[in-house]
Formats: sequence, C-alpha cells, structure tokens
Amino acid sequence: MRLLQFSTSHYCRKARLALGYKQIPYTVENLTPGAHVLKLKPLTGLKTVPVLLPELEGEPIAIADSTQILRFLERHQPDPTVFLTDPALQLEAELLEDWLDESIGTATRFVYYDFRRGDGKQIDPSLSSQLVIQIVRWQYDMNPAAVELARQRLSLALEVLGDRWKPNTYLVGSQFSVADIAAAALLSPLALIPQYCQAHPWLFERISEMHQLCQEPLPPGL
Ligand SMILES: N[C@@H](CCC(=O)N[C@@H](CS)C(=O)NCC(=O)O)C(=O)O
Repeated sequence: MRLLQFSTSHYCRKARLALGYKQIPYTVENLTPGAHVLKLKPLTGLKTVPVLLPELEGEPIAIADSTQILRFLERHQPDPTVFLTDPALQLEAELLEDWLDESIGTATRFVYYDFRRGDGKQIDPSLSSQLVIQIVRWQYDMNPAAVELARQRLSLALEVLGDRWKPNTYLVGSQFSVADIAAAALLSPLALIPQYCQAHPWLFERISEMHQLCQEPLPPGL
C-alpha cells in the first residue's frame, strides 16, 4: 500500500497510526503542497491528503479521507480491530471520530499555525517556513476572530476528552478504537505549544501511549 501525504499533516498521522496499529506494510509518498492538487484531483475528485493507494487487485485504486481509509483498513485486515464489538459503543466512537475530524482537527490547525507565526516563531524562523505558514493562514482564512473561536472550541473539547481520557486508557469502552486514533493524531500539534502541555499533561501522556501502541514515531514536542 502507498500513502500519499504531507509529512506534517495531522490527518495523515491519523492514517499512519491505523496502518501501524494493524502492522500493515506501506510506503509513503510526500506530496508538495500546491502541486498536490494536480495529482489528487484526477485520482479522488478531492484535493486533500491523506489518500491511500491499496495497490491490491479487486480494491479501489485510491481512497480519500482519513475516516474512509480507517474503514477500508478495518475491512481489509480486521485483526487487530479498531472497531468496538458493542454496536452502541462503536457508534459513540464513530461520532467522536467525526467530531474530532470535522471540528477539532480544524481548530487545532488554526491554533497551531497562529502559534507558529507568533510565540512559536523560533521553532523555524526561516523565511521559507514563515512563508508556508502565511500561505496556510491565508488558505484557511485564519484571522484573529477565527483563531479565538478555535481556541474556545479546543478548550471545550479538552474538557470533554479529559472526562474520558484522564481516568481511562481509552476514550470509549475498554478497547482501543477509531476515537483514540483520531484524538491522538488530531490533537498532536498542540504538543509544541507550552500552554497546552502545562495545562493538560494527561493529554500528552495519552497521545504518547497511543503512538507507542501503533509503533508510530512521537510527534514533534513529545
Ligand atoms: N476530512 C479530511 C481532512 C484532510 C485535510 O484537511 N487535509 C489537509 C492537510 S492537513 C489538506 O490536504 N489540505 C490541502 C488542501 O485542502 O488543498 C480527512 O480526514 O482526511
């Protein structure tokens, strides 16, 4: 299998965590932001990574979207599973995954890129890095009001997730699931932001544990 990705994308990390957990061999192809559209549009009709190319007979050529990739991997290799046996708990895990994908992953992106051009500028002050940050901020219309809304959304999310993840190893039930994968990947950029590390040490312990379970190198900052 081949994973088309941006090396720094937290949604691509989500796909890698699932591949690693299931110990499925794969290679990665790092796309160049901007030029990625030329490759992805004809393949999937979309312009986002991750995209998985199963390279298997009888399977689709390309699967877009991290959630669809996890569904495909579960069907392709159910053991070890990332689905819960109790249907009600599985539904809960899927809802958490969807919320993390659609709302929290985006909020993390806003807060992260705002940090990288402000207090976190010293992480990479080079002109090229700061230019990429400016382009991403422009692409997603990251103005101060939108960043503030993202910060508030994250703060509520961390309360909700803390209620589950502080006392338990897993977010839903007593088993690793798509919810743990989504949270560990999509909140991982916060590990570089000191305020989040100081206020929520439990979050980064869980993110580290989930990465170890999936044999994925820890994200920057951990
Ligand atoms: N819902 C999608 C979101 C993926 C996503 O937002 N990917 C970003 C990188 S983090 C991307 O490809 N952006 C490029 C673009 O929108 O052109 C998923 O779960 O795969």
